[in-house]
Amino acid sequence: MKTDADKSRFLSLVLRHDPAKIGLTLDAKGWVAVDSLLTALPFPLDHAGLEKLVRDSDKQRFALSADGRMIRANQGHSLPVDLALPSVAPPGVLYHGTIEKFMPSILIRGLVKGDRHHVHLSATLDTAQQVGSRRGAPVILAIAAEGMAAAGHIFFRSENGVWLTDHVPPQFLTRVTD
Ligand code: HQG
Repeated sequence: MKTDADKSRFLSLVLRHDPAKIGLTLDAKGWVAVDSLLTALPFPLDHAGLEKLVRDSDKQRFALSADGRMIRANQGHSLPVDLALPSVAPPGVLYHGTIEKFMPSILIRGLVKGDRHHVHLSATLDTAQQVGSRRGAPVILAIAAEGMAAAGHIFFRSENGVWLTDHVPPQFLTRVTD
């Protein structure tokens, strides 16, 4: 029997990376019909069960449309979807959690987006700490976001509060962790 965490992870996989795995296609903005999703999932899930997964997702990873008929992931896609997020002026400082072994490359290349659509940044040290801890002892970087914006970099904020940008050049990074 799959736990809610297993189901949520599977939803992330389907809605961000591989809808074709269960025969689905996302529309240009990343949405898929809830009815199609529920039918295609390899485990039983009804509307109420899906709504509960969306509501309880610790990072609010999913959004239902206003009429409840469509669902998409709020961010984190590797597929080419256009979330059509408006650009937003960032706060003065944002944070990024990483690990020591990436630092030499980060100091040369800055933060790069890799497989994702954007570099992911957080508004709080705490969140950056959690993100970094997924990989080992976290190293926290402060990003001079306001300075970046003044230099023409564009920022977006996903519906679940993740700050997104294309690239953080190294001159805007300061190491917070000793
Ligand atoms: C690192 C999770 C070498 C970067 C989290 C990170 C977040 C570099 C890794 C969300 C580099 C990419 C995103 C460079 C960046 N050289 N390494 N130049 N630039 N890196 O997973 O930010 O559970 O794509 O530091 O909670 O760790 O998916 O990004 O360690 O919100 O909802 O390359 O994923 O959320 O890793 O995490 P990721 P991330 P979800």
